[in-house]
Amino acid sequence: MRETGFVIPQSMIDEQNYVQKARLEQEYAALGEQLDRRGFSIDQITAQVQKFEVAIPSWGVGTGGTRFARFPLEGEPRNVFEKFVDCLTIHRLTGAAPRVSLHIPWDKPDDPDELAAFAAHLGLGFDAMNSNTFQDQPHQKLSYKFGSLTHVDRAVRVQAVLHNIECIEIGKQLGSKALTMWIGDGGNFPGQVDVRKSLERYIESAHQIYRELPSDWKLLVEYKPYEPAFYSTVINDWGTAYYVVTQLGPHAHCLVDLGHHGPNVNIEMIVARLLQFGRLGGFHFNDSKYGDDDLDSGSIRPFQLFLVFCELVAAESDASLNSPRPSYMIDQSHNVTDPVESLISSAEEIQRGYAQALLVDRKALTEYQETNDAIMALKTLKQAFTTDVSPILQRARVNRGGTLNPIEVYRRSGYRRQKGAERPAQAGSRSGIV
Ligand code: PSV
Ligand code: MN
Repeated sequence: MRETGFVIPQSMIDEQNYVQKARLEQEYAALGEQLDRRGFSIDQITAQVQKFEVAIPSWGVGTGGTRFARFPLEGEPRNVFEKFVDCLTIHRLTGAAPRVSLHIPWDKPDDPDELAAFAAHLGLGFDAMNSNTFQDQPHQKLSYKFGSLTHVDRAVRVQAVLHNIECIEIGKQLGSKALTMWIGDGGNFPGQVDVRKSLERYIESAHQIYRELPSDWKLLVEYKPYEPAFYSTVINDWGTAYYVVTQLGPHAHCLVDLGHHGPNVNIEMIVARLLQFGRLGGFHFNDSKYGDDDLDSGSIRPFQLFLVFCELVAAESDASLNSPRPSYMIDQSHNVTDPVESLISSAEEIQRGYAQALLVDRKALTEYQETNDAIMALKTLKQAFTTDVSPILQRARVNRGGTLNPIEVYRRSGYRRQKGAERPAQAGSRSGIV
């Protein structure tokens, strides 16, 4: 079994929890009283938050970059095993991230059984597999410069289909249950691509992949309006993704990446629509100001995150809906922060949005909606959104073996410095999105 190197000792976690125990108890009790008056049991909300889990992207623990530059950090993971150790750190401190979403071939294991055993040893599992036909890899026969699953040349499409099938095969060995397909195919100039034919080719290719999908798997189709193609993208929006999944079959679902929308698009409505149609399969959480900025979840538009969760929570208790439980994953690029800290903080902000959404007085909201009382409907949402749910998040974390204040413990442990010593930079190593 591979060595993990330094891991944050349990004693540090316990010590912090012990020192801050009395403060948490006071704050938890005060919030509990407030929520009680509003008709909520704080323990019930905590129990729900405790069950909430979000997957860490294997590519997120390395420092990201832009097309201009990347500024590497000391102690970055140099291979998939080291990435799992960083993911373990995030999970140990938050108690909320027990699965990793792998990108192939960035994190293709030479021996999937060895990686599966290592992950099991760490107590981690595998979330969705992500295929990559948006880049050429060394020794790849045919280029994806002009597309992959939708390429005009059938041979390129076959190569891209086979890559996706390989991702399923690796995923089966690891214990994953989903494949996420995101392609960069599209055109940079008007006229470059036949918009209708390229979608037809996508559906034909996706059918071939779908046929190989195990019956207990989901195929997640991720859409994005632009980049790398700057004029037209084949799977550009939720409508197109929805059409595709209905063509494929019941195990195909749409994946919403929060950054993959034009400015000011009402994403919570897209979420509601996909839930209503039973086709919301997964999420990539992140935040953005301008486009696909891949910033930390909840850092720019926490209210939007809350509104998205309001739709998810409303759907959870609607028996008439036939939607699968979405797979929650983070998809971020950490360019100026320590990725482990960004991911810890994002997991917390995502849980915060969920906890706030659980505090919406649904009965009151319905009444205000049915009497056209716009101001009171908004105030009902705002009351939940402005509730400081930190004591709930802290209690949920401690109950799951994590810490009250994960970033504080992380910094105090000297983890990054330790990894700097253990993982001297390798020439040409390039983790993270560039
Ligand atoms: C594309 O922008 C994306 O959101 C897809 O999910 C990719 O798999 C990921 O980012 C990494 O490039
Ligand atoms: Mn994504």
